[in-house]
Amino acid sequence: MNSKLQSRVEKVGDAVAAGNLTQLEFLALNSSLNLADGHARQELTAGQAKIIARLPDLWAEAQERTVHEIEREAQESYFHLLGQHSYPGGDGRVLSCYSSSVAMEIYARALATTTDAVALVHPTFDNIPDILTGVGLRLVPLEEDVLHGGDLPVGLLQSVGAVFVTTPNNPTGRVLSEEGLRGLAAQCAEHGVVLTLDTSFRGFDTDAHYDHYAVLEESGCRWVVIEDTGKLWPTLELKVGWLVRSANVGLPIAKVYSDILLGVSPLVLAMVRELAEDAADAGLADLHDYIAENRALLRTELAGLPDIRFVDEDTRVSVERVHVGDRYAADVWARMCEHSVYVLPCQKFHWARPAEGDRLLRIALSRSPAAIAAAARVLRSVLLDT
Ligand code: EGV
Repeated sequence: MNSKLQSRVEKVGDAVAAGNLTQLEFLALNSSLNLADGHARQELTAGQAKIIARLPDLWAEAQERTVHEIEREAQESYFHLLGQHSYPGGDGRVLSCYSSSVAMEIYARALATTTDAVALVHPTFDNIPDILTGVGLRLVPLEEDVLHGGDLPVGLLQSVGAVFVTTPNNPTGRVLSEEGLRGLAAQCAEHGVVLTLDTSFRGFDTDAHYDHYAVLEESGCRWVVIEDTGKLWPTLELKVGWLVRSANVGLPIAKVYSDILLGVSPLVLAMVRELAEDAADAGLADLHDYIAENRALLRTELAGLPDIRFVDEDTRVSVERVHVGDRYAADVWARMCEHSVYVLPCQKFHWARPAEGDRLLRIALSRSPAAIAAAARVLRSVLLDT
């Protein structure tokens, strides 16, 4: 590398290192080629568009009926859609939040009253470590291979008050299997550790549709699950994050929730109910096909490029990681920005060891195929030139 290029790469690297992933996502918000954030931005399907056209009716319904009824219906539709039949809706253990990050912040504050350390999956989206450290918790990395490789080391479990797992993981798409969850829950029960799951990407992968709540409840462990409607449907940031907990969790979650929220809009809850019903009538399978087609399109557009690899071969989540060979992903990212095409360099997902993400980009797939194709063409030309 010549020295001018070297210094440019270093500058870009420093700029990327200074911010967090969401700050890089902000840069993309007003671009037509925003493939940065994991929110859904594709067009509404015909079925979804019909629901949106009925928003005035849902508004009227939300004014007339009790919030409690609509909330119960939204939860019922959403949790059953994704196979979570044993969710504890009946006894008020599901709290509705504006987003999964708000749910996580509430949980983190409650958790910090009883422990000072959490084992957190590595890598994962960086706002999770940031929220947890923001309330004063110390983080211990839990490598994905260790998580999926059988029992966790006892020393690790003894050193923390909670284990936090994103499943399917963001950005890798790795899913904790039913046997994996059962084993982990048994270990957490034995050590009194709060097993915490962030299942925001659950909707995309049927391998994550086994009944997690049945496994968790049977284990007797203390557990918390954060669910998210926000990744599935292109609803302009109207969404719900659900904060779900075991009866024995022993944390002031309801109190902290009350410090922050009275509740989410019943209009949004009614909309979520309708979208979940539409998804149950085939919309979810259509979404899976749509993401798979976008992934295939991206892989085809980039095929044949020297040193380019798709590292998560079997992933089904709505993001795709690309290994850019010897290039620095931050440099590729910066060059794409010059063409107003936005993706994410992956260092910050590797919150404990950022260098492990130096050669990886994450590309969002919940976009129109035209956007994927256009961005892929720019990426292709940048890669050929870097
Ligand atoms: C993803 C945005 C927050 C986050 C995006 C995300 N950042 N909430 N601070 O929702 O994968 O792009 O999860």
